Amino acid sequence: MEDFSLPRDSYFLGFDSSTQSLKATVLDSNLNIVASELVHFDSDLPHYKTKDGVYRDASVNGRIVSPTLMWVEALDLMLNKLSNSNLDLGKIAAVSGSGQQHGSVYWKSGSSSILSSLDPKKRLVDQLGDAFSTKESPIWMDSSTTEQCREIEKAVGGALELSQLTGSRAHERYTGPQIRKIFETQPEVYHNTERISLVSSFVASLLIGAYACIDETDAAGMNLMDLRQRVWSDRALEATAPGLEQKLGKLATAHAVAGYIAPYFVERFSFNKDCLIIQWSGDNPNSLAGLTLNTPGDLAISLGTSDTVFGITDDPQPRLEGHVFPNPVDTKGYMVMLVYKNGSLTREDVRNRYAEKSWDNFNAFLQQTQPLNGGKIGFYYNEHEILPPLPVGFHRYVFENFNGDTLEGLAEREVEEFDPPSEVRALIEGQFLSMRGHAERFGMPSPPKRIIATGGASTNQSILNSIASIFGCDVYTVQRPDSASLGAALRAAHGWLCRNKGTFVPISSMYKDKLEKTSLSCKLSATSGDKQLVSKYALFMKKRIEIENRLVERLGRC
Ligand code: ADP
Ligand code: XUL
Repeated sequence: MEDFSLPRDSYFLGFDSSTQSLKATVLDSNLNIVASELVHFDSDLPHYKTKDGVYRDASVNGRIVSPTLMWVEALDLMLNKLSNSNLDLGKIAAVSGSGQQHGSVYWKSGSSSILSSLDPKKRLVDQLGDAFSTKESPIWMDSSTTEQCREIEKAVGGALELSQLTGSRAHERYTGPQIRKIFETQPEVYHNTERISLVSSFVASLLIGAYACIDETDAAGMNLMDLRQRVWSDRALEATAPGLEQKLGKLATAHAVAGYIAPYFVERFSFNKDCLIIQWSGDNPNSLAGLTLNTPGDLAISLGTSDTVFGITDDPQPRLEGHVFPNPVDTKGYMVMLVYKNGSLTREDVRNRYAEKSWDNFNAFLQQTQPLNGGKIGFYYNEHEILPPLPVGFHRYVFENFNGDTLEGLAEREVEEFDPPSEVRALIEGQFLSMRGHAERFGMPSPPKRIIATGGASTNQSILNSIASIFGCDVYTVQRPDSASLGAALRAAHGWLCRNKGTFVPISSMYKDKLEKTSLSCKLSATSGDKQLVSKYALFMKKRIEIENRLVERLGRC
C-alpha cells in the first residue's frame, strides 16, 4: 500500500487573513493542532483606527476598504508571536493560507524589486510603505460598484451569461467590478499598477518574495475566470478593463507550490530554506478543506463576519443567485456557496440593542421563546445585504394566531418593534430560514445529510440548536471554530505531499481511516429533533420568502 504519511517531526502552518483578524494554526505530521495564534486588527493594531478591521467611507455610498499595510503589519506581529512561542519555526515544512475572498491589492510599478530584496533587519511594514498604488484595499463588504456590475454583465450578454461563464453574476464585492471602478474613477492608480493580487495571493507574495499566482478557486470570485476551462476569460477581461491580463499574472491550482519561503523569513525568523509556500486560497474554500467536506449531501455553515453556506457538487448550475467555484481540494468537482453580509456583526448589534450586550442574555432569550416565534418574522440588515439584495434597514412582520399548521387566510401585519426576546428569536430564525430557503432554491441538498458549523458564532450552542431544528438535520462542529486557518494548514500538508509524490494525490489520503485521531474530527453538537416542527418551519420559510420578494421589488436594486 502506498505510503501517504507526512515527514515525522515536521509542522504545517496555515494562516487566515480575514476581515477582523489574522489567525494561525499549526499542525504536526499526525494532523493534530500544536499551536494557534491570533492578531486582532482593531485591538492589536489600534493605530490603523479600523472598526471591525475596516473603514466605512461615509462620503461614498457603500465603499468599504481596509488599509493594505495593516495586513502586512499583522504578518510581522504574527511571526513575532509564533517565534516567541515554543514552536521551532525551522521545522515547518510547508505554509499556506486563506484570505478573505474578493479583496484586492494594487502593487505599484517597480514593487517587485522591493519584494525580492527585503532586508531581514527591518519589519515588512517598514519596507512596503511605498509599494502600493492605492493604500486602501477594497474588500468583500464593499457595495459601491453596482454601476460597474451592470456594465460588465451587459458587455458579456447578461447576468446569467456571466454566471454561466464565470460561476457568478456580477456582484459588487467581486474583484472584476472593483477593478473596473478603479480603472474608471482613478485611472492613474490603474495605470500605475503592475500587479493586482487577491488577499490570498498577496500574503503568499510576501512569503515568497515575488508575485504569487492567483489560485483557480479564489479566482472564481472575481468574475474574470472561465469556470470550466480554468483560464482567464477574454470576454470577461475585455468587459472589465484594458490590459488587465498582464496585471493578473498566471493562475495555479490550489495544491501547487507557489515557491520556497523568501530568504527574509529564513534569516529573520529561522524558517528552513526548503520550507514550501503552497498556493493560498479564499477563506471559504479553505474552510471546506478544514471541515473535510467531501460528500455531496453534506453542507457547511460558516458563521464568521459573513455567514456562508457551502457544499460540493459534480454538476453545478450557475444561476443569478449563489456562487460556483472549482473544488479547492480536488482536480474534479465544484464548490457551491451562498453568502450573507449580515452575519456576526448584525447578531452583535441585535445582542447589544436588546440583550444588554451579553451572549448569555441573548441565549436565554432564545431559550425562553418558542420555535416559530408566535408568527413574528424579522429582517435585520445593518449592511447592504447580498442575499437578498436589500439596503440597510430592519423590517418586522407578525402573523396573528399563527400555530404553524396553515397560513391560509392569514395576512401579515408590519410592526415597529417586538419585545426583546422576540427580536433575538426573529433575527436567528430569520437568518437560518433565509439560508434554508435560498439553499433549496439553489439546488443544495434538502434536508442535508448533516451540517458542519464553523466560524466564531458556531461556539454558541443555542444557535446550533436553532440550525438543527430549522434545517431538520444533525449539526456537527470541529474542535476549533477557525476552520479557515486549519484548512490552510491541511492544504499546506496536502501541497507538500503532492510535491513529494510528483503528482496530485487526493487530500483524504492523508487522513483516511484515522480522521478520529486528528484535530479534523467532527463531533455531534445538535440533533435534528422534531419532524413536525421542520414542516412547520417549511411553511414559515415559504411565507418569509414571499415577504422578502416583495421587499426586493420595493427596495432592491438587482
Ligand atoms: P472572521 O474570521 O470572519 O473575522 P470569526 O469566524 O473569527 O470571523 O468570527 C468572529 C465573530 O464571532 C465575532 O464577530 C462574534 O460576533 C462571533 N462570536 C464569538 N463568540 C460568539 C458567541 N458566543 N455567540 C455568537 N457569536 C459569537
Ligand atoms: C464570500 C465572501 C465572504 C468573505 C469573508 O463570497 O464575500 O464570505 O470571504 O471573508
